[in-house]
Amino acid sequence: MRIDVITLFPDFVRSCAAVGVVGRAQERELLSVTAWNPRDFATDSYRTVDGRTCGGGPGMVMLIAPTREAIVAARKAGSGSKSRTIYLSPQGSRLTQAKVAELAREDHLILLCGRYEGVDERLIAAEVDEEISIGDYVLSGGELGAAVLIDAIGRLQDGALNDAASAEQDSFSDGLLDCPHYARPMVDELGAVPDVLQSGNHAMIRRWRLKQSLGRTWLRRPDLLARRELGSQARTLLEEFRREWLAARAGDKPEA
Ligand code: 4HQ
Repeated sequence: MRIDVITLFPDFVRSCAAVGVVGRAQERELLSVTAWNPRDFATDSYRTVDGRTCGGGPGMVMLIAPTREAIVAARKAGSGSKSRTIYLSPQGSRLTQAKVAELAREDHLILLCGRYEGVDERLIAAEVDEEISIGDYVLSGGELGAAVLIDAIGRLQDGALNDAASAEQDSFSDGLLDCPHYARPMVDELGAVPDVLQSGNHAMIRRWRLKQSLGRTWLRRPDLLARRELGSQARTLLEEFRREWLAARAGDKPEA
């Protein structure tokens, strides 16, 4: 997969994509991230990329011409494959793991990062297929959003993770939060690892993990549970978790 990023801070985007799982995916040639700077496409001697906002008031807007030239160059560089152009902004639809999985199957993405008040709306209308927000807060530019997308998409490329099963077991891949994880020593001054994880009984371990995922989702993100239909085993496990949790809580309470 090819990802081209249109940004006034190409070094930042390159360095984000150079480390960890995504950096390794690039070394394995499963993914290639290229940054394009609109400043390199500006034609005046000041290499201007922004202009005052029409209608007055504070703030600057990224100019159509140099930004568009950068997009056109990125599209050409990915010649052959059809590209999908995404603008990162709080006005976009909220990013989910389902959207990440969908985008991970594309051959060529172009990520447009705005600075200042954003890019000229006419450029969005003409060149952008879709607007995506990484969350309901305001960043000073789209680069962190692009880095989030590159990371979440990059790790889903076939062969990027050393253990393919680990992608499937992650939080959200089945709409639930992840279960707790532990490493040796089995007993530490901070406490002991749950007995079942020391049992070697893999069916029981799988059952415990699903129960923890369901329980934590119920406690921390009930909105996620409300949106899905649970099977009969999941309902039983969640009921068991609730009963134990309520009993433990009652035990903690001082006597009336
Ligand atoms: N910005 N999700 C404003 C974001 C953002 C977000 C990027 C700030 C675009 C113009 N991007 N610029 N939230 O806050 O993606």
